[in-house]
Amino acid sequence: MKLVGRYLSPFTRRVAITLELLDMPYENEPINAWQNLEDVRRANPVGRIPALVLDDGDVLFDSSAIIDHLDEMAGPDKALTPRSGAERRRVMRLTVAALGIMEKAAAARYELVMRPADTRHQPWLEHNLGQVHSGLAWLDRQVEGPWMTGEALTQADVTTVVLYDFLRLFEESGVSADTVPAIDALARLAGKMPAFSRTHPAAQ
Ligand SMILES: N[C@@H](CCC(=O)N[C@@H](CS)C(=O)NCC(=O)O)C(=O)O
Repeated sequence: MKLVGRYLSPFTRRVAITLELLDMPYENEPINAWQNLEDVRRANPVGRIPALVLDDGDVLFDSSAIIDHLDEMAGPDKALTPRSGAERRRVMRLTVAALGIMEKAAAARYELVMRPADTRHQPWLEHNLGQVHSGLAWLDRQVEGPWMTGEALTQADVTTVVLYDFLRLFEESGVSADTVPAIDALARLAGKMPAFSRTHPAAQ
């Protein structure tokens, strides 16, 4: 399989970590949706990363749809999101919360990096960062320890740690270890695993 997208994109990195945790071989094409738009569009007509090219040539896009397919391939015992019931609802709720915060963080970052400084709309930037902080504070309170839902690592941990690592690199977000101590502990634990360390944006 080929994963299209660089790991600075948290959406791409959550797919990469999932592939690694599920022991699925893949190669990475570390391209950027801004600088390599035509290449990205060949894989995803919307021109966004990630896209996953399967061994039979079929292409999947949108990180959640890709991850759902990988879980299905892995089977119910290995899947990172439980297949049914209360456990599934719990993991899904935490995962989509982290994903929603990721979208708000991306919106805030775009306001800073895509616009000429004199056209930035400060209220919109603050609105998005406010959502990042309120969502993250809630997520921090959900951590049971050592992982989000207790003893087993799930997709909620993958997505939360990827989000946190992204926010730490995005200094203007104002997110630090002090603001979310439980998530910081989670990220430290995850950072010891090759799936997380090998895909860290700083390592690419
Ligand atoms: N919902 C999508 C979001 C993907 C996304 O926003 N990717 C960004 C990179 S972090 C991108 O390709 N942005 C370029 C653009 O939207 O034009 C997913 O989960 O895969």
